[in-house]
Amino acid sequence: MATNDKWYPPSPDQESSANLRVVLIGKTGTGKSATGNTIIGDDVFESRSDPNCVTQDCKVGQKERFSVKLEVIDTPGFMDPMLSPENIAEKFASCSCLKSGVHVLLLVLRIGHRYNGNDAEAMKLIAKIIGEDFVHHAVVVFTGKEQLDESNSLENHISKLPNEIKKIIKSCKGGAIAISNTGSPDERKESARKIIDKIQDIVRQNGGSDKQYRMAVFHGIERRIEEGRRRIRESNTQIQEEIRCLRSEMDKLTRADQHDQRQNIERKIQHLETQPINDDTAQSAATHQAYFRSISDIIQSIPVPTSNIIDFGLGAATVAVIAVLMKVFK
Ligand SMILES: Nc1nc2c(ncn2[C@@H]2O[C@H](COP(=O)(O)OP(=O)(O)OP(=O)(O)O)[C@@H](O)[C@H]2O)c(=O)[nH]1
Ligand SMILES: [Mg+2]
Repeated sequence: MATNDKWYPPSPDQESSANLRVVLIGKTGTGKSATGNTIIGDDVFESRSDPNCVTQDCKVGQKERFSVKLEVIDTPGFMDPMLSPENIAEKFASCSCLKSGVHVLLLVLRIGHRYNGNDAEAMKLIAKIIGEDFVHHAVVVFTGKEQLDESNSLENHISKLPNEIKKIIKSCKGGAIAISNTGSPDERKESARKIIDKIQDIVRQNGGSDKQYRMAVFHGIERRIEEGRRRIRESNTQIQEEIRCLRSEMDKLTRADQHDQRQNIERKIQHLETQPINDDTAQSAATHQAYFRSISDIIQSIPVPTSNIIDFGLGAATVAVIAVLMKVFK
């Protein structure tokens, strides 16, 4: 029985009060946003027929349905011509709701879709950005269930799919379900119940709501941030050591004819003293730099140029600090 059918947006400053966090993933146009709306029971995600991707950024909706508090995260589609792998990785990595992990991933596929090499690429990209282990927390949700009938059951439909897709379905903890996002309100309510039952089933199988899945894109970032901090600490220590040596050298130059040499060393010390970066700035710069590096690593792309840094919405001051760090890291 539904207890509270009102949709409410999450407060950006508050820790999520939802018990279960689920994310919709899949190729563009498969019906991710429509499925999110079906789960929430309201049109909170933009969903329409469009040759280009409709959902451009991750969006979050919260709802208590059938006595289950849910946080539903809609994401941009993989393999859209308008979104490069770098863009997609960036969009996932910058979604703070995904950072602490998700309970269940809904991999949305479409009944009637003709599979080709592009689908295999999409799956590879998902494995890179989300991580191969996502299947332990996933269920495949086929949209377009109205196209199935007695002569064409879901099992029958799956049996005709390419082997790679069949393999993924088989390894998903929740297997596959079919729903329709276009039925009557009662039918959509039934679809929502079916998905939510499946979500609860996966959470139970995984040992309860304490167990969440952290996407690969975040693993890389953390490792890089730690590495960045270590290198900053090391380079600060080196600079301090260099200053100490120069001071002791300068103390030995006491004669009047050594005045020029002393001035030279003083200038060097002054220059070095501007080099150490205070911890806060270093950490924030390391975080940002690690973020760019991880994304490039994960998708094995070229290093992110400075102009992209500005595109990511960072301020000029941060860009300047990153430039300093680039020198330190050289
Ligand atoms: N017939 C039918 N159409 C559906 C179903 N689910 C979604 N659609 C339609 O499919 C089209 C695309 O749906 P979206 O929800 O925007 O798909 P999406 O995966 O979010 O797309 P992007 O945001 O572009 O990645 C829309 O016209 C939906 O109405 C379904 O179960 N049956
Ligand atoms: Mg969408």
